[in-house]
Amino acid sequence: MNGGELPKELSSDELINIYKKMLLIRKFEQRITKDFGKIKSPLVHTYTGEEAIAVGACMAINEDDYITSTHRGHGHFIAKGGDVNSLMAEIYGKEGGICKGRGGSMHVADFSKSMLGANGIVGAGPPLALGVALASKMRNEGKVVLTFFGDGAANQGMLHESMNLAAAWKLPVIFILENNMYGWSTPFHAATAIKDFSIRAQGYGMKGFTIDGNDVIEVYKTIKEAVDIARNGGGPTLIECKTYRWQGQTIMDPDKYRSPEEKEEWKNRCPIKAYKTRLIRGEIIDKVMIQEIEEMTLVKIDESFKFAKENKNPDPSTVLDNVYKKPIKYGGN
Ligand SMILES: Cc1ncc(C[n+]2csc(CCOP(=O)(O)OP(=O)(O)O)c2C)c(N)n1
Repeated sequence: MNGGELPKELSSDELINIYKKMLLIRKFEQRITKDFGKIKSPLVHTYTGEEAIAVGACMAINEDDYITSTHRGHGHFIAKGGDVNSLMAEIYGKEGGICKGRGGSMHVADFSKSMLGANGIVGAGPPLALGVALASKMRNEGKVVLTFFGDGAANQGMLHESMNLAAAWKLPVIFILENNMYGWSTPFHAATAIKDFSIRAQGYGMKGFTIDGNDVIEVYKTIKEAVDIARNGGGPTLIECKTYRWQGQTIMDPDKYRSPEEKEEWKNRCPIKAYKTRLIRGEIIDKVMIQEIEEMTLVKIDESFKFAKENKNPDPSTVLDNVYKKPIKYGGN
């Protein structure tokens, strides 16, 4: 629990990178909440508080391994190496956005980074991951797929169909359940009879773990183990990461269903603060470096915001571009 040894196989630069990425996600979400919040769009879901999962998980895979995301996808996008300028521009629906402003917050994807997309449909990522994993296996590519989903999605039928088939066909998929305790306003224990989702893994014939999703190193180590199994033909693993979303379901959610005490308790378990303490204790960073990283992160966020603001809106005449394989003219037949 957020205090053990730092992994020896990671260099100081890699360990610091983990910190930088988590901080970048946190600051990005704070900026989005402050500025995009003025537009009063309910379509933005922030990842604040859950940073350790995406960053720890993506640290455990290669650049060309794949991930599928959820409606809460900014963190996964940044953790997989996506560019924050084009992420910010996408959220603002601008031409310079990663999907040319067509997708918005819930549909960010960057195929060049093997980030196969956020997804507005709860639970739709795992079946996509299954297809990609099957392709990887049939082509003998040796690539694995991480598929992130929430506790709400965990009770969707297609998740179970995906886990069953992945295990039966020994596909290289890691099912990463981000249990942030709520599916919108429903506490997970009101919709699920078991305490730990990971025991379900046994029913499909795969390994299952429940871990502290706020401990970035525990996430990294557990996913690494699952990735090694998957790469060696051992099939999928289910990993439940317990965590908490600090903000409402969307940036417009008044969030009245959770007590201030509960929120405070989880904020005290901040994944970034805990990791920072470990890095200082391990003499990997010092106070001066922390200050520098903080400043550099804020500059990056400012730049991305400026980039998004100054970018132009997509030309309406291109609305059908990239929708059909063979382009058709808007208004044509
Ligand atoms: C199939 C489907 N059902 C319902 C919704 C509406 N919806 C959007 S987010 C959400 C809650 C999802 O909870 P969870 O899977 O735990 O993810 P979290 O938001 O906590 O990250 C719901 C019900 C949807 N987008 N898709």
